[in-house]
Amino acid sequence: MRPELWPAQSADGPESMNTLTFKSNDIHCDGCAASIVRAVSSLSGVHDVKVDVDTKTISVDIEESANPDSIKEAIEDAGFSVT
Ligand SMILES: [Cu+2]
Repeated sequence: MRPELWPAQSADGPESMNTLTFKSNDIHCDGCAASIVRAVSSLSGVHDVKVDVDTKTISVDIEESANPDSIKEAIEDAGFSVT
């Protein structure tokens, strides 16, 4: 019964969003990047996942309610150690 919340949230709510950055030396190619995106993007509270193969960096945009530890675990479960 609060339809006005939806457009307000997607328009601009920077204060409700965090960006996590992880580094993994196990990232070597686009296949690695795709594995990580697949593993992380399905987690609740995750809005966007970017993997830079050159810098071996993973950037995850999450809602404040999302658990950073669960995201780290998902990356590690996919076979990538996080530093
Ligand atoms: Cu690879």
